[in-house]
Amino acid sequence: MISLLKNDASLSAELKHIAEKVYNGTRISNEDGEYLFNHASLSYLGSLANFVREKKNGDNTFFNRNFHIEPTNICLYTCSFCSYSRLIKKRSEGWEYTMEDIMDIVKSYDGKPVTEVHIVGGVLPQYDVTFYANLFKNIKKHRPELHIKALTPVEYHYIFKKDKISYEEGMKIMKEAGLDSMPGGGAEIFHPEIRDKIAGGKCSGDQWLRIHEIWHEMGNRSNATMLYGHIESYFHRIDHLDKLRDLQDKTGGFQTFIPLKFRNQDNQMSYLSETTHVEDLRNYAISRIYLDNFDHIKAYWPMIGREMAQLSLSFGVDDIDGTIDDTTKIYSMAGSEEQNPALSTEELVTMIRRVGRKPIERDTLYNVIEDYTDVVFEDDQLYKGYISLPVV
Ligand code: V47
Ligand code: SF4
Repeated sequence: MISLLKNDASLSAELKHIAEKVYNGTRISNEDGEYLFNHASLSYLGSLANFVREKKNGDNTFFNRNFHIEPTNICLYTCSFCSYSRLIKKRSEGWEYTMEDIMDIVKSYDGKPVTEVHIVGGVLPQYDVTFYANLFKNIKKHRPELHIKALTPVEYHYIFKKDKISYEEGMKIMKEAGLDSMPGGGAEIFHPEIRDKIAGGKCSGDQWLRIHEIWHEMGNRSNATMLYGHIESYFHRIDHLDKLRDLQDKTGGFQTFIPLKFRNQDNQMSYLSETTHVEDLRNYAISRIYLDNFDHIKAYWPMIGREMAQLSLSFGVDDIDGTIDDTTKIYSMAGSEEQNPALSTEELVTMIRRVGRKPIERDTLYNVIEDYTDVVFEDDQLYKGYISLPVV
């Protein structure tokens, strides 16, 4: 496949040169990245991205056992892509969990083999530094080994500003309270030309990056996302990836990059059509090729759908997130085909296996919990629905 690409007479000199760089392990430039978005075919991108994926992770494909808690869907902000939040003036239409409500959700997982709780939601004044610090402490007291992956710079910037404390002080308080890692949300598109239009008022791109930087400098890990397929251009996507690659060079603290496809149901940008599946796969592949210093690229199956998540494994992706257990509403409310996202370990393993990859259960920090490559399930026929390779 590699020599096929290098010698393909139909490829432009630029595409040949970029392929050469990727095979030699040389970083591609921003111009190369934009060139790929504008000119590269899906099959070309798939070959290169798969080369990088296999170099970094072989056939290993990661998942975890997790659940989400979304403390509220009322929000002070009015991001135009958000289908989930209800304005503060429509408060009665939403939910606002108390500490007790949230702890009841945590306790409902007692005895179940989950390893991570992912907490993220709307921004409201009662959810402040004290509330979240107490929440993290309460979770750790109840279940010390449960990994808390919680909140984004959007919440942190707001709550630290409200308490008049620095990012450094604030993140230290969160860490001491039990925060283990930060999810990748709130990144959207960093460039102010776009950010000001779709997510005005919340933390800027630079502030998002700075909070991750501080968190990394404290010795911790986090994820990064990019919300694509709305009003941004390829230039803005590359600018976003460039900022992430730069920060990763500095800190090495990012674990995985998660492209998030804009879903258009019930939000202020519903007039836009969604990207095609081809565009989604091209975007995964270019992300994999460009972000040479990220170990993992994740396809978040509740957002993209399980069959697309399977396909993405041939376009640079090596992680499909977790069991979820129908605990997140962000994507079902935005029109995802996954209206009640929940998959068992057996289903995740089978999805991965059916496209010829090795299913590995990981914890949040990518320590291997179990390699399912040779684990046999009693009723494999349950999972007929998924895309399948011929039996190998
Ligand atoms: O920041 C909101 C996005 C994000 C829509 O770190 C939308 O492991 C598309 O960041 N269409 C939150 N996207 C979710 C998130 C995440 C998800 C899974 C795993 C991880 C991780 C992080 O969801 C928001 C925003 O960018 N979002 N509305 C929408 N209509
Ligand atoms: Fe609020 Fe987040 Fe929705 Fe923006 S994306 S309106 S910050 S819940």
